[in-house]
Amino acid sequence: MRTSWDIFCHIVDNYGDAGVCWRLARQLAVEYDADVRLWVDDLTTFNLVSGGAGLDVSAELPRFVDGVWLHLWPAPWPANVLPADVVLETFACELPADYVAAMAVREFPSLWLNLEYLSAEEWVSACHGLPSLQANGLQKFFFFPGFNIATGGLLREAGLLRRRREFQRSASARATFLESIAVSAAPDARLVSLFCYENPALPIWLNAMSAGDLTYHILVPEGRVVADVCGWLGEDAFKFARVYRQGNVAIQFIPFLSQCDYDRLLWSCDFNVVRGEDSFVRAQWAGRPFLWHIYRQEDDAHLIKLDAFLSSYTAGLGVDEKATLVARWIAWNSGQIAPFGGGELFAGGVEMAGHAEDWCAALESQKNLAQSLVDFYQNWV
Ligand code: TRH
Repeated sequence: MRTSWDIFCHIVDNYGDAGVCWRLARQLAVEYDADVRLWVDDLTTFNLVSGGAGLDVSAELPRFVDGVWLHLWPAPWPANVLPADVVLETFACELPADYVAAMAVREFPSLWLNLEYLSAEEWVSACHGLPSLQANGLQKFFFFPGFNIATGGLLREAGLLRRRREFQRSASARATFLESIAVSAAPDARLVSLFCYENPALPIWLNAMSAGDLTYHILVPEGRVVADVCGWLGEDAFKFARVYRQGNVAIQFIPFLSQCDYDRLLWSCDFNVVRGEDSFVRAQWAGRPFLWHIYRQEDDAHLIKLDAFLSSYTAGLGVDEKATLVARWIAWNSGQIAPFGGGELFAGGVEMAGHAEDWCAALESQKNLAQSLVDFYQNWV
């Protein structure tokens, strides 16, 4: 018997909620033969992330896409839609009360999981998998993605790293991909992708890069940082096909890519600036040096998360590399000037590239998040 899954995705802002849920839903369906329904409450954002940007948001639903039944989250909940074997409430979204009531009266109650935000903080390992008794007698379990084996691990599709390494070994695969998105950088330029939030210090970083010794070709996907970059270029608006140049920096804006193509972009670049949760993980699977623009939280709670990740990530580095990387990441995330002059701001040295690959290989030995969820359900049953 196939296991049925309901994944609830409330899109708070940006693309991470949709991005994580879509990736996970597809993996469960394709690799674990699960019967998956994905309930989303914002089709415009979802269509963008799932590669259906051109789709009419009012197009008929449910729609069967890549093995997943995509539904618009209905309100009120229809009485004839019964809960699945496994119910995933993602990022603390609130399930419909009628749905929860129906979960409790199933002949065999649903497994109720709360898929939490990603964090490298130490307490996560201790809380992963803990139950919490609900008013209706059901248990809800906290499920934490994470960076060690005491957590649920990270989303990683089967064969992802093999495909990534093959791609990176093949100059022609990279060239063909870059050509397909109309990017042609000078051979000596460091290719950088810049997917981040607004940052008041960005112009200063760009100034230092444009006056430095190295040349950079920076690819900016459509999104929140575009205005800052346009401001630095002195442009009111941008054109996709055009390459803007200032000093040693060339800048190109690119359209929002499908998740698969975004992976290829990360694999193609020498350095990636990423943000939030999902692109942050994908940069780690890319095995290239990167910089994380963390999602800002009240009371600077994000800085604790940043620190926790940095402690793990830099554990294998020498004293100097560690100090430089930590200073750079903290400066970027506090909107400050980089604590050093021009030169290798983003590129990262050969050593950092080796470190990024070692870090990726260490994470690879962990169980992936979808597998952890499936195992959790099987143990629970
Ligand atoms: O968009 P994000 O900032 O998302 C989130 C949300 O804000 C969320 O509420 C918050 O909780 C979380 O951050 C921490 O960053 P993220 O997580 O990297 O999501 C971006 C998604 O968009 C990811 O799935 C990759 C995808 N993407 C593409 O598919 N194509 C693209 O061209 C780009 C730039 C991104």
